[in-house]
Amino acid sequence: MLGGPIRRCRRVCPVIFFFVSLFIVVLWRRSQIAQHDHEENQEKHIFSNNQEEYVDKRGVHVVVGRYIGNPVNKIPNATYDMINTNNFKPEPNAGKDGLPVVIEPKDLLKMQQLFQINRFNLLASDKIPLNRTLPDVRKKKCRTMYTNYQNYPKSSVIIVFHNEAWSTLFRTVWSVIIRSPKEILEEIILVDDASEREFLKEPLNEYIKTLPVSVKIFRNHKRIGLVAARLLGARKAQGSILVFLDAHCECTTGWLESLVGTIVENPKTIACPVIDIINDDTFSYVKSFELHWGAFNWNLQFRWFTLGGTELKKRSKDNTKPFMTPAMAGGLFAMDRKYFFDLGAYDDGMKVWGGENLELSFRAWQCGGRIEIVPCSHVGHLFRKSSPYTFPGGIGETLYSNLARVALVWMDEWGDFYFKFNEAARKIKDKTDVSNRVQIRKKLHCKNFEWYLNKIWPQHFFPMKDRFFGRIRNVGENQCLIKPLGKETSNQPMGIAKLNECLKEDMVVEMFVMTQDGFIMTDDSVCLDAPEKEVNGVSKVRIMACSGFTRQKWKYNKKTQELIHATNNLCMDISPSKKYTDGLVITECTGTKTQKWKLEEVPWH
Ligand code: UD2
Ligand code: MN
Repeated sequence: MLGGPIRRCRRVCPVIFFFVSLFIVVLWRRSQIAQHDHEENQEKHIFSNNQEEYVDKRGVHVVVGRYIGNPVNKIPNATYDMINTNNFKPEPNAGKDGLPVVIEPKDLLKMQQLFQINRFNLLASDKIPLNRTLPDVRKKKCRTMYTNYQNYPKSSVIIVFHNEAWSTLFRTVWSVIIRSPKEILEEIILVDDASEREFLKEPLNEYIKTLPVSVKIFRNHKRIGLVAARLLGARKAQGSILVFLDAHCECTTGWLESLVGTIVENPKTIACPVIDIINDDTFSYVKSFELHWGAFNWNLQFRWFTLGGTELKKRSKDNTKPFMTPAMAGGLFAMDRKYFFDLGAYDDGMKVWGGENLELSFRAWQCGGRIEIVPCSHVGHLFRKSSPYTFPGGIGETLYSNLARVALVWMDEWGDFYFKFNEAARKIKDKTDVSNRVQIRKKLHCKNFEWYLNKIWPQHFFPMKDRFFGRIRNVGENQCLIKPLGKETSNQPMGIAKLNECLKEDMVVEMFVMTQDGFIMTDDSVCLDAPEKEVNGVSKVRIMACSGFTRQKWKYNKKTQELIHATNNLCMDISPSKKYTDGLVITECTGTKTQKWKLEEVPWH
């Protein structure tokens, strides 16, 4: 009876199959091309706005770690309706297991329009179910750890938000609900920092009543910024552990037990998860490197660095063990509630965004606590390339006033160093009253910043009393060493070490540190580096991520003024082309003038 259809299918089906496949491939290609165009647009948009420095309306010189981008020209602005409507329309399999969401070519313009609202792919987010599945990205061994969590204290998870999208906010909430053992989840506290969206008002109040755990909402009708919002949440919390999350996170299996378990071991620990990446274009969940730890650069911008050398060896014995970090990213951490308040909670003089992560990091370390990253805890965070919201008072004014507070209270002479090279912060400095925070530092008998740098971040690249700090001038050319302005990605070579006209003013690009161990380093942990083995011909000197390896060690001979590579005993010189713009090399020491260097001290405090 089936003979007929089967015979027909033998002839027809391969043809149909061929055309269907072709159609799928064409569709896929088109969406790829569109995606690529979209990325290019994004790229342009980033590029045109990626001003690290500018002078604001008041004439304040501003250096920003972030920027507020303008919409790309070609794309029409999102309409009021688009901004104010919750378009959450889940498709059962979208984003399943943390996989990327593919947008159909016909929706690409709409996608770009919606992208501007939150600076992430809202259309994609709105397709993904709130309880999507995610891979268990932990090390296998983690599954057998923290299993006696029933005895742990309970947590209040605090999520503050300002104009967050419905789907990202409640995917955060649901990921907490479905991936936290209910025995240790006291409640979820939402704090609305003066959001304007209609759907975040009454509809939210109604929705949270339907959730299977206690979810509370507290609202500020005037914008108070994330610090004050978190403080409000912390004061309302009933659980004995506070857990803070941004409003666009997704927690994975085991995230909470391991954080709380770490605090149970030592209640003075601030426990941070490994922060994985939720892609802002596709919403795919990307496991990030477990060996990252946090610190900051001379501008007090938070930076990730990689565990290396001896630290790594120590750790390789047990890579599930929490490890210390000098600073935390800020958004995702757990802490004993009582300790949070004993330690001085947050600096409520900080506005809107920025700086609070370093403030808490310094305070914790200097006042007897610690910060650890817990490899068994993985939480995804949606990283954006720009900030979607307004900064009342101006982005520069806000950020720099927060950082000025950090520098004034915690950094001692290194505060002077920060102000020396940051005009914007310097201008605000005298208007900044931090007396109540200085009081806390006294009351808690906190250690000084020198101790912090030496003991907590020994690899740091800040100036110290026992180090050289200043310009490195080539005697023959009368030119100075500069830090190349190349694009730096972690571990990527920064480029060839070069000379430049010595600037009259003290500028960061010409400032170097030379440690007693012989490392010549500058901001963002980059070091002068030359090949270990002698190469026939020329060995170029590069500026690369500091590694602590001997190929980055140098000796300075005060008498001969030579800079000698520690392993090769060769002298630093300009290139054999004799054009100083061709970069530097190490070569046979001959005593010529271009092999002479002046280390010119620059006062920094
Ligand atoms: C990072 C942190 C963030 C915070 C910030 C420095 C991570 C992953 N994120 O930037 O938590 O420490 O550095 O301040 O570590 N918000 C308000 N009111 C405001 C502004 C922001 O409630 O006026 C909320 C916002 O909705 C979000 C949270 O604060 O839930 C953090 O803001 P963000 O996501 O823009 O910060 P992010 O991740 O760029
Ligand atoms: Mn965030």
